[in-house]
Amino acid sequence: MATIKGALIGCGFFAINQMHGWRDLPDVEIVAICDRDPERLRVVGDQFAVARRYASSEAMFADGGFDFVDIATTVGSHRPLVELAALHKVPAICQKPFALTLEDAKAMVAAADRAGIALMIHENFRWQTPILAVKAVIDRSEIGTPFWGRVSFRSGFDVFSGQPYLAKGKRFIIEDLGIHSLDIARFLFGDAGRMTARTRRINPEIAGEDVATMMLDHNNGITSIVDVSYATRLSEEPFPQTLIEVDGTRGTLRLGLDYKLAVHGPAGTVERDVSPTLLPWASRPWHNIQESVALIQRHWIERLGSGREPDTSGRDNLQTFALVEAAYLSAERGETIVVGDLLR
Ligand code: NAD
Ligand code: 89V
Repeated sequence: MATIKGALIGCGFFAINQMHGWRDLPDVEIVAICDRDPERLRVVGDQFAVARRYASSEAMFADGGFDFVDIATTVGSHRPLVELAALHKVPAICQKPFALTLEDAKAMVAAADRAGIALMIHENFRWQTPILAVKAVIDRSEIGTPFWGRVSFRSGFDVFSGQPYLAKGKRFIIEDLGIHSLDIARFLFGDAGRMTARTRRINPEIAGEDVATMMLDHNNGITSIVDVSYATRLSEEPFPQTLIEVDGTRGTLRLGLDYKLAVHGPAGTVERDVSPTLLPWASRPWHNIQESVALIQRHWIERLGSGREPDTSGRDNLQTFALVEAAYLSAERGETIVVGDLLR
Protein backbone atom coordinates (compact mmCIF):
# COMPACT_ATOMS: atom_id res chain seq x y z
CA MET A 1 0.00 0.00 0.00
CA ALA A 2 1.30 3.48 -0.88
CA THR A 3 2.10 5.72 2.06
CA ILE A 4 -0.70 8.13 2.97
CA LYS A 5 0.82 11.52 3.62
CA GLY A 6 -0.59 13.85 6.24
CA ALA A 7 0.12 17.35 7.53
CA LEU A 8 -0.60 18.62 11.02
CA ILE A 9 -1.48 22.17 12.09
CA GLY A 10 -1.06 23.11 15.76
CA CYS A 11 1.86 21.54 17.62
CA GLY A 12 0.62 22.14 21.17
CA PHE A 13 -0.29 20.12 24.25
CA PHE A 14 -2.57 17.52 22.67
CA ALA A 15 -0.93 17.29 19.24
CA ILE A 16 1.88 15.20 20.76
CA ASN A 17 -0.64 12.37 21.21
CA GLN A 18 -1.81 12.76 17.63
CA MET A 19 1.77 12.66 16.34
CA HIS A 20 2.45 9.47 18.32
CA GLY A 21 -0.74 7.92 16.96
CA TRP A 22 0.17 8.74 13.37
CA ARG A 23 3.70 7.38 13.83
CA ASP A 24 2.29 4.04 15.02
CA LEU A 25 0.13 3.59 11.92
CA PRO A 26 1.81 1.68 9.11
CA ASP A 27 1.53 3.37 5.72
CA VAL A 28 0.92 6.83 7.23
CA GLU A 29 3.52 9.58 7.41
CA ILE A 30 3.19 13.14 8.66
CA VAL A 31 5.28 14.99 6.07
CA ALA A 32 4.66 18.59 7.16
CA ILE A 33 3.78 20.44 10.35
CA CYS A 34 2.68 23.99 11.04
CA ASP A 35 2.56 26.20 14.11
CA ARG A 36 2.73 29.94 14.47
CA ASP A 37 4.85 29.41 17.61
CA PRO A 38 8.43 28.66 16.45
CA GLU A 39 9.34 26.87 19.69
CA ARG A 40 6.43 24.40 19.39
CA LEU A 41 7.36 23.84 15.74
CA ARG A 42 10.94 23.05 16.73
CA VAL A 43 9.99 20.75 19.64
CA VAL A 44 7.50 18.66 17.65
CA GLY A 45 9.53 18.74 14.43
CA ASP A 46 12.62 17.46 16.25
CA GLN A 47 10.75 14.86 18.34
CA PHE A 48 9.04 13.32 15.31
CA ALA A 49 11.73 14.09 12.70
CA VAL A 50 9.50 16.14 10.41
CA ALA A 51 11.61 18.21 8.01
CA ARG A 52 8.94 20.41 6.44
CA ARG A 53 7.98 23.02 9.04
CA TYR A 54 5.75 26.04 8.48
CA ALA A 55 4.76 29.10 10.49
CA SER A 56 1.92 29.74 8.05
CA SER A 57 -0.82 27.28 7.10
CA GLU A 58 -1.33 29.13 3.79
CA ALA A 59 2.32 28.48 2.86
CA MET A 60 2.01 24.81 3.84
CA PHE A 61 -1.10 24.30 1.69
CA ALA A 62 0.51 26.21 -1.20
CA ASP A 63 3.43 23.75 -1.15
CA GLY A 64 0.99 20.81 -0.82
CA GLY A 65 2.18 17.22 -1.14
CA PHE A 66 -0.13 15.67 1.48
CA ASP A 67 -3.33 13.63 1.30
CA PHE A 68 -5.02 14.96 4.46
CA VAL A 69 -4.59 17.58 7.13
CA ASP A 70 -4.99 17.11 10.89
CA ILE A 71 -6.05 20.37 12.55
CA ALA A 72 -5.01 20.33 16.22
CA THR A 73 -5.30 24.03 17.02
CA THR A 74 -7.67 25.58 19.56
CA VAL A 75 -11.22 26.37 18.50
CA GLY A 76 -10.84 29.97 17.24
CA SER A 77 -8.89 28.85 14.15
CA HIS A 78 -10.99 25.78 13.27
CA ARG A 79 -13.30 27.45 10.76
CA PRO A 80 -10.63 29.34 8.74
CA LEU A 81 -8.38 26.27 8.68
CA VAL A 82 -11.13 23.88 7.56
CA GLU A 83 -12.13 26.40 4.88
CA LEU A 84 -8.50 26.61 3.77
CA ALA A 85 -8.37 22.81 3.52
CA ALA A 86 -11.59 22.90 1.48
CA LEU A 87 -10.12 25.56 -0.82
CA HIS A 88 -7.20 23.23 -1.51
CA LYS A 89 -9.49 20.16 -1.67
CA VAL A 90 -7.58 18.40 1.12
CA PRO A 91 -9.59 16.05 3.41
CA ALA A 92 -9.48 17.35 6.96
CA ILE A 93 -9.68 16.21 10.56
CA CYS A 94 -10.62 19.00 12.97
CA GLN A 95 -10.21 18.80 16.74
CA LYS A 96 -13.22 19.30 18.99
CA PRO A 97 -14.88 21.64 19.81
CA PHE A 98 -15.98 21.82 16.19
CA ALA A 99 -16.29 25.62 16.07
CA LEU A 100 -17.00 28.77 18.03
CA THR A 101 -20.67 28.75 17.01
CA LEU A 102 -23.16 26.35 15.44
CA GLU A 103 -23.39 28.72 12.46
CA ASP A 104 -19.63 28.34 11.91
CA ALA A 105 -19.90 24.56 12.20
CA LYS A 106 -22.71 24.45 9.61
CA ALA A 107 -20.63 26.64 7.26
CA MET A 108 -17.66 24.27 7.67
CA VAL A 109 -19.77 21.23 6.74
CA ALA A 110 -21.11 23.13 3.72
CA ALA A 111 -17.58 24.14 2.64
CA ALA A 112 -16.37 20.54 2.89
CA ASP A 113 -19.38 19.28 0.92
CA ARG A 114 -18.87 21.87 -1.83
CA ALA A 115 -15.20 20.91 -2.10
CA GLY A 116 -16.08 17.21 -2.05
CA ILE A 117 -13.66 16.50 0.80
CA ALA A 118 -14.10 14.33 3.89
CA LEU A 119 -14.34 16.22 7.18
CA MET A 120 -14.00 14.35 10.46
CA ILE A 121 -14.20 15.88 13.92
CA HIS A 122 -11.60 14.41 16.28
CA GLU A 123 -14.30 13.33 18.76
CA ASN A 124 -12.32 10.52 20.29
CA PHE A 125 -14.11 9.76 23.57
CA ARG A 126 -16.57 7.35 21.92
CA TRP A 127 -13.49 5.40 20.78
CA GLN A 128 -12.36 4.69 24.34
CA THR A 129 -12.18 0.95 25.05
CA PRO A 130 -14.58 1.10 28.07
CA ILE A 131 -17.13 3.13 26.09
CA LEU A 132 -16.93 0.67 23.17
CA ALA A 133 -17.49 -2.15 25.71
CA VAL A 134 -20.65 -0.44 27.02
CA LYS A 135 -21.93 0.05 23.48
CA ALA A 136 -21.34 -3.63 22.68
CA VAL A 137 -23.38 -4.72 25.73
CA ILE A 138 -26.27 -2.49 24.62
CA ASP A 139 -26.04 -3.67 21.00
CA ARG A 140 -26.12 -7.31 22.08
CA SER A 141 -29.35 -6.56 24.03
CA GLU A 142 -27.78 -8.00 27.19
CA ILE A 143 -29.89 -5.64 29.31
CA GLY A 144 -32.91 -5.56 27.00
CA THR A 145 -34.02 -2.17 25.69
CA PRO A 146 -32.43 0.79 27.50
CA PHE A 147 -34.90 3.31 28.93
CA TRP A 148 -32.60 5.43 31.15
CA GLY A 149 -28.91 6.34 31.15
CA ARG A 150 -26.30 8.44 32.86
CA VAL A 151 -22.96 9.63 31.49
CA SER A 152 -20.94 11.12 34.30
CA PHE A 153 -17.53 12.79 34.55
CA ARG A 154 -16.81 14.28 37.97
CA SER A 155 -13.30 15.26 38.96
CA GLY A 156 -11.12 17.70 40.88
CA PHE A 157 -8.18 17.32 38.46
CA ASP A 158 -6.21 20.49 37.69
CA VAL A 159 -6.90 20.53 33.97
CA PHE A 160 -5.70 24.14 33.72
CA SER A 161 -2.03 23.30 34.29
CA GLY A 162 -1.79 21.53 30.91
CA GLN A 163 -4.39 23.66 29.13
CA PRO A 164 -4.25 27.19 30.65
CA TYR A 165 -6.62 28.62 28.01
CA LEU A 166 -9.46 26.62 29.56
CA ALA A 167 -9.49 28.98 32.56
CA LYS A 168 -10.02 32.03 30.37
CA GLY A 169 -13.04 31.29 28.18
CA LYS A 170 -16.56 32.47 29.06
CA ARG A 171 -17.60 28.91 28.28
CA PHE A 172 -15.68 26.08 29.88
CA ILE A 173 -16.82 22.64 30.92
CA ILE A 174 -19.71 21.97 28.52
CA GLU A 175 -17.77 23.26 25.52
CA ASP A 176 -14.52 21.47 26.40
CA LEU A 177 -15.47 18.28 28.22
CA GLY A 178 -19.27 18.03 28.24
CA ILE A 179 -19.06 17.93 24.45
CA HIS A 180 -17.37 14.51 24.77
CA SER A 181 -19.96 13.29 27.29
CA LEU A 182 -22.84 14.52 25.11
CA ASP A 183 -21.32 12.71 22.13
CA ILE A 184 -21.09 9.52 24.22
CA ALA A 185 -24.78 9.93 25.16
CA ARG A 186 -25.66 10.19 21.45
CA PHE A 187 -23.43 7.21 20.62
CA LEU A 188 -25.11 5.03 23.26
CA PHE A 189 -28.70 6.31 23.25
CA GLY A 190 -29.22 8.03 19.89
CA ASP A 191 -29.97 11.64 18.99
CA ALA A 192 -31.76 13.83 21.49
CA GLY A 193 -34.63 16.21 20.73
CA ARG A 194 -34.83 18.19 23.95
CA MET A 195 -32.25 19.51 26.42
CA THR A 196 -32.63 20.89 29.92
CA ALA A 197 -29.46 22.10 31.65
CA ARG A 198 -28.18 23.82 34.76
CA THR A 199 -24.63 25.16 35.23
CA ARG A 200 -22.50 26.49 38.12
CA ARG A 201 -19.08 28.04 38.54
CA ILE A 202 -17.47 26.82 41.76
CA ASN A 203 -13.80 27.72 41.11
CA PRO A 204 -13.61 31.54 41.45
CA GLU A 205 -10.36 31.68 39.50
CA ILE A 206 -11.81 30.68 36.14
CA ALA A 207 -14.14 32.56 33.80
CA GLY A 208 -16.55 29.82 32.74
CA GLU A 209 -18.81 27.21 34.30
CA ASP A 210 -17.11 24.17 35.86
CA VAL A 211 -20.22 22.17 36.77
CA ALA A 212 -23.10 21.21 34.48
CA THR A 213 -26.09 18.90 34.80
CA MET A 214 -27.97 18.13 31.61
CA MET A 215 -31.09 16.10 30.96
CA LEU A 216 -31.67 14.78 27.45
CA ASP A 217 -34.88 13.48 25.92
CA HIS A 218 -33.66 11.07 23.25
CA ASN A 219 -35.81 10.57 20.17
CA ASN A 220 -36.31 6.86 20.95
CA GLY A 221 -37.79 7.58 24.39
CA ILE A 222 -34.63 7.12 26.48
CA THR A 223 -34.02 9.76 29.14
CA SER A 224 -30.39 10.43 30.00
CA ILE A 225 -28.48 12.56 32.47
CA VAL A 226 -25.11 13.91 31.42
CA ASP A 227 -23.28 15.44 34.36
CA VAL A 228 -19.80 16.94 34.34
CA SER A 229 -17.75 18.65 37.04
CA TYR A 230 -14.20 19.83 37.62
CA ALA A 231 -15.14 20.95 41.14
CA THR A 232 -15.63 17.50 42.67
CA ARG A 233 -12.96 16.45 45.18
CA LEU A 234 -13.12 12.70 45.68
CA SER A 235 -11.00 10.41 47.85
CA GLU A 236 -9.90 8.62 44.66
CA GLU A 237 -9.37 11.02 41.73
CA PRO A 238 -11.04 9.39 38.70
CA PHE A 239 -9.70 11.68 35.93
CA PRO A 240 -10.24 11.13 33.03
CA GLN A 241 -12.76 8.32 33.48
CA THR A 242 -16.33 8.56 32.25
CA LEU A 243 -18.71 6.54 34.40
CA ILE A 244 -21.86 5.12 32.82
CA GLU A 245 -25.14 3.75 34.11
CA VAL A 246 -27.78 2.22 31.87
CA ASP A 247 -31.08 0.71 32.95
CA GLY A 248 -32.78 -1.58 30.45
CA THR A 249 -35.96 -3.62 30.35
CA ARG A 250 -34.09 -6.84 31.22
CA GLY A 251 -31.16 -5.60 33.30
CA THR A 252 -28.65 -2.90 34.05
CA LEU A 253 -25.07 -2.01 33.32
CA ARG A 254 -22.68 0.04 35.40
CA LEU A 255 -19.26 1.22 34.18
CA GLY A 256 -17.58 2.08 37.46
CA LEU A 257 -14.22 3.29 38.69
CA ASP A 258 -11.04 1.64 37.44
CA TYR A 259 -12.77 0.51 34.27
CA LYS A 260 -14.92 -2.14 35.94
CA LEU A 261 -18.00 -3.00 33.92
CA ALA A 262 -20.82 -4.82 35.73
CA VAL A 263 -23.67 -6.20 33.64
CA HIS A 264 -26.69 -7.46 35.49
CA GLY A 265 -28.92 -9.46 33.14
CA PRO A 266 -31.53 -12.21 33.35
CA ALA A 267 -28.82 -14.82 34.07
CA GLY A 268 -27.15 -12.86 36.87
CA THR A 269 -24.29 -10.41 37.23
CA VAL A 270 -21.05 -10.51 35.27
CA GLU A 271 -18.15 -8.18 36.07
CA ARG A 272 -15.40 -7.45 33.58
CA ASP A 273 -12.27 -5.36 33.45
CA VAL A 274 -12.53 -3.10 30.37
CA SER A 275 -9.29 -1.19 30.94
CA PRO A 276 -7.72 0.56 27.98
CA THR A 277 -4.37 -0.57 26.65
CA LEU A 278 -1.37 1.39 27.90
CA LEU A 279 0.34 2.18 24.59
CA PRO A 280 4.16 2.37 24.69
CA TRP A 281 4.14 6.17 24.40
CA ALA A 282 1.17 6.72 26.72
CA SER A 283 1.15 7.62 30.39
CA ARG A 284 -1.41 7.14 33.16
CA PRO A 285 -3.99 8.50 33.76
CA TRP A 286 -4.20 9.78 30.16
CA HIS A 287 -3.80 6.34 28.53
CA ASN A 288 -7.56 5.91 28.04
CA ILE A 289 -7.74 9.10 25.98
CA GLN A 290 -4.44 8.37 24.25
CA GLU A 291 -5.58 4.94 23.07
CA SER A 292 -8.77 6.49 21.68
CA VAL A 293 -6.65 8.88 19.60
CA ALA A 294 -4.94 5.91 17.95
CA LEU A 295 -8.31 4.23 17.32
CA ILE A 296 -10.00 7.27 15.76
CA GLN A 297 -6.97 7.82 13.53
CA ARG A 298 -7.16 4.22 12.31
CA HIS A 299 -10.86 4.80 11.59
CA TRP A 300 -10.00 7.92 9.55
CA ILE A 301 -7.45 6.06 7.43
CA GLU A 302 -9.91 3.21 6.82
CA ARG A 303 -12.67 5.61 5.78
CA LEU A 304 -10.33 7.71 3.66
CA GLY A 305 -9.52 4.49 1.79
CA SER A 306 -13.13 3.32 1.44
CA GLY A 307 -14.63 6.74 0.71
CA ARG A 308 -17.30 6.20 3.39
CA GLU A 309 -18.15 9.10 5.73
CA PRO A 310 -16.36 8.81 9.11
CA ASP A 311 -18.58 8.06 12.13
CA THR A 312 -17.77 11.43 13.69
CA SER A 313 -17.98 13.39 10.45
CA GLY A 314 -18.66 17.11 10.52
CA ARG A 315 -22.27 16.32 9.61
CA ASP A 316 -22.60 13.89 12.53
CA ASN A 317 -20.91 16.27 14.94
CA LEU A 318 -23.42 19.05 14.18
CA GLN A 319 -25.81 17.00 16.33
CA THR A 320 -23.34 16.89 19.23
CA PHE A 321 -22.49 20.56 18.84
CA ALA A 322 -26.19 21.48 18.80
CA LEU A 323 -26.50 19.78 22.20
CA VAL A 324 -23.70 22.00 23.52
CA GLU A 325 -25.46 25.11 22.23
CA ALA A 326 -28.78 23.88 23.59
CA ALA A 327 -27.25 23.27 27.03
CA TYR A 328 -25.89 26.81 27.25
CA LEU A 329 -29.19 28.26 26.04
CA SER A 330 -31.19 26.15 28.47
CA ALA A 331 -29.01 27.11 31.45
CA GLU A 332 -29.17 30.79 30.48
CA ARG A 333 -32.95 30.89 29.97
CA GLY A 334 -33.99 28.28 32.54
CA GLU A 335 -36.00 26.58 29.77
CA THR A 336 -36.04 23.28 27.92
CA ILE A 337 -34.61 23.73 24.42
CA VAL A 338 -35.86 21.93 21.31
CA VAL A 339 -32.59 20.87 19.70
CA GLY A 340 -34.01 20.58 16.19
CA ASP A 341 -34.83 24.32 16.19
CA LEU A 342 -31.08 25.05 16.36
CA LEU A 343 -30.26 22.78 13.44
CA ARG A 344 -32.67 24.31 10.95
P1 NAD B 1 -2.50 24.31 22.69
O1 NAD B 1 -2.77 25.75 22.90
O2 NAD B 1 -1.55 23.62 23.63
O3 NAD B 1 -1.98 24.03 21.22
C1 NAD B 1 -2.49 24.68 20.10
C2 NAD B 1 -1.34 25.02 19.18
O4 NAD B 1 -1.87 25.53 17.96
C3 NAD B 1 -0.40 26.10 19.74
O5 NAD B 1 0.93 25.64 19.68
C4 NAD B 1 -0.64 27.31 18.83
O6 NAD B 1 0.51 28.09 18.63
C5 NAD B 1 -1.11 26.64 17.55
N1 NAD B 1 -1.97 27.46 16.69
C6 NAD B 1 -3.14 28.07 17.04
N2 NAD B 1 -3.70 28.66 15.96
C7 NAD B 1 -2.87 28.42 14.91
C8 NAD B 1 -2.93 28.76 13.53
N3 NAD B 1 -3.94 29.47 13.03
N4 NAD B 1 -1.92 28.34 12.74
C9 NAD B 1 -0.89 27.61 13.25
N5 NAD B 1 -0.79 27.28 14.55
C10 NAD B 1 -1.78 27.66 15.37
O7 NAD B 1 -3.91 23.60 22.70
P2 NAD B 1 -4.25 22.05 23.02
O8 NAD B 1 -4.50 21.89 24.46
O9 NAD B 1 -3.27 21.19 22.33
O10 NAD B 1 -5.68 21.94 22.30
C11 NAD B 1 -5.81 21.95 20.91
C12 NAD B 1 -7.19 21.43 20.55
O11 NAD B 1 -7.27 20.08 20.98
C13 NAD B 1 -8.33 22.17 21.25
O12 NAD B 1 -9.39 22.33 20.34
C14 NAD B 1 -8.73 21.24 22.40
O13 NAD B 1 -10.09 21.34 22.76
C15 NAD B 1 -8.44 19.90 21.78
N6 NAD B 1 -8.18 18.83 22.76
C16 NAD B 1 -8.77 17.65 22.51
C17 NAD B 1 -8.59 16.59 23.36
C18 NAD B 1 -9.26 15.30 23.04
O14 NAD B 1 -9.21 14.36 23.82
N7 NAD B 1 -9.91 15.20 21.89
C19 NAD B 1 -7.79 16.75 24.51
C20 NAD B 1 -7.16 17.99 24.71
C21 NAD B 1 -7.36 19.02 23.81
O1 89V C 1 -10.55 16.28 25.89
C1 89V C 1 -10.28 17.42 26.18
O2 89V C 1 -10.58 18.29 25.41
C2 89V C 1 -9.49 17.79 27.39
C3 89V C 1 -9.84 17.12 28.66
C4 89V C 1 -10.17 15.68 28.58
C5 89V C 1 -8.67 17.26 29.63
O3 89V C 1 -10.95 17.78 29.16
O4 89V C 1 -9.57 19.17 27.56
